[in-house]
Amino acid sequence: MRDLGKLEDLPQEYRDALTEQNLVPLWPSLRGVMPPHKPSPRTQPTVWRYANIKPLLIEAGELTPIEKAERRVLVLANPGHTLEKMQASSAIYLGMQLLLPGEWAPAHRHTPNAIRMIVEGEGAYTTVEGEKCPMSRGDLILTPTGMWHEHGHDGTDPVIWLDVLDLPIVYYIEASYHEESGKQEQSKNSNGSKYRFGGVVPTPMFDRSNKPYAMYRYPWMDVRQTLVTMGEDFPEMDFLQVTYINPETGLDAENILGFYAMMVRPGQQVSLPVRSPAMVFHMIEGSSEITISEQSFQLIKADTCCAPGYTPVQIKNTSSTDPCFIFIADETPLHKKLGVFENRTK
Ligand code: 1HN
Repeated sequence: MRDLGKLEDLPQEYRDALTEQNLVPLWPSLRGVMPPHKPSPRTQPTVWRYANIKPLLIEAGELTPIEKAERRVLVLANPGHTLEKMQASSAIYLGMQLLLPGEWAPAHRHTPNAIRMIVEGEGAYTTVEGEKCPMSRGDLILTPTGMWHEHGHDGTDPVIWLDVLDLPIVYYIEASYHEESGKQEQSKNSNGSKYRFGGVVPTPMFDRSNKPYAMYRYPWMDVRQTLVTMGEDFPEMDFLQVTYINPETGLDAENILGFYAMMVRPGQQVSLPVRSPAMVFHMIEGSSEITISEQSFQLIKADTCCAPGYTPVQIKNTSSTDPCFIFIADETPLHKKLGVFENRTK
């Protein structure tokens, strides 16, 4: 590869003249923005342990009333991007949110797409576009771009969930903003989650109005059962994963990030294909060892880690008796839409 000239090779006077005109020489930075053969990601393999997050989040509940926070969240920030950037990867934001009994997080909508993966507690709910979505451990609730949402809690114990947003990429393209509103009216009719199973969806004439999202809540019990049944039906298959989709279109549940659930059998190890998008892993149930390049993390229930793109990942279930279940978020829909998606598995 050709050695290119450095900034210091240029006379200071010339550099100053360029700066004065808002001009920059490309060649000193060319290899940086386009390294050979493979990107140099800022995203570092990083783990966030629930046992460390939870006490600090509960303390946030004592230090900051919900009225002063609106969303009481501790952001899971990747040090490779610097903590202030609040990024897990270039496109993924992660946060752990706490809602205490009786609290209300007011309605708003925004351009970034969000999902919540419920980690702990019962009795809370998110109202999305008027549809009340109860929160239970492992449930996935969508609040896609432009959809009104608010959180309430009628239960007795703290509820904690993982927020996953495409905020970093939407912010980067200068398209991130929000709007506020009062309480939403809860509609009598649901958007349809309860009509969309068993291989049927309401016939377009009656219901496929102009709603872009067919389903806001994906109950964990249904997804878990699907994985268990797949495992039983395909004993020779070691890659047991489902994709969260919009059941009306068959496409990814949201536009920018992809969401999946995986089951790994007791004692088993799976190697993921090496692909361009970064990934996030959250243990719904059980324990695993996740190896990202040369780094291994031991994860137990409710722990979260992330892997940069273009990186080999192995997942081993560390229990010899119980399956483990992992929620995965990645940047695949974004990469595919941009035409930069790659699978480099040999
Ligand atoms: C947001 O709207 C929520 O609604 C949580 O719970 C986290 C982080 C950044 C921007 C918007 C929520 C968020 C967020």
